[in-house]
Amino acid sequence: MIVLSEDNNNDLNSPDIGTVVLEKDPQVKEPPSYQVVLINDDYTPMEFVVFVLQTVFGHSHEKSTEIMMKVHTKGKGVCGIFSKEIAEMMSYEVNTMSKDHGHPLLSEIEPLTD
Ligand code: TYC
Repeated sequence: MIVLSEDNNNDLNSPDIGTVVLEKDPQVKEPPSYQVVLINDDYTPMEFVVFVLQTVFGHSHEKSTEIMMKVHTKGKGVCGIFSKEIAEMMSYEVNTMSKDHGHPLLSEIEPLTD
């Protein structure tokens, strides 16, 4: 933190304007990241999952197929990592798109601890 004192009343014991006071440990932290995770189900067609990954996350067809197959075989898979607000938007987009097309495909977001 930088403090510029405005107490310029010629008191020799108080800092003048322009004095920089640096804290020992400036707690400058990156905002936490969130991953959007896709959940497997038995009904959503594989092609639709690939389509969603391409459309919402901008992944290539190859990468989308890789993520979809990971979800299909392992149960879950990461679609991307974002700020909390963007991750919420992406997850909402996936879940709404699935519902609109009559599929049970679901995503959720998970905080990443560093
Ligand atoms: N398991 C689905 C099937 O066999 C495909 C699928 C993959 C569904 C990933 C959801 O997040 C998912 N048709």
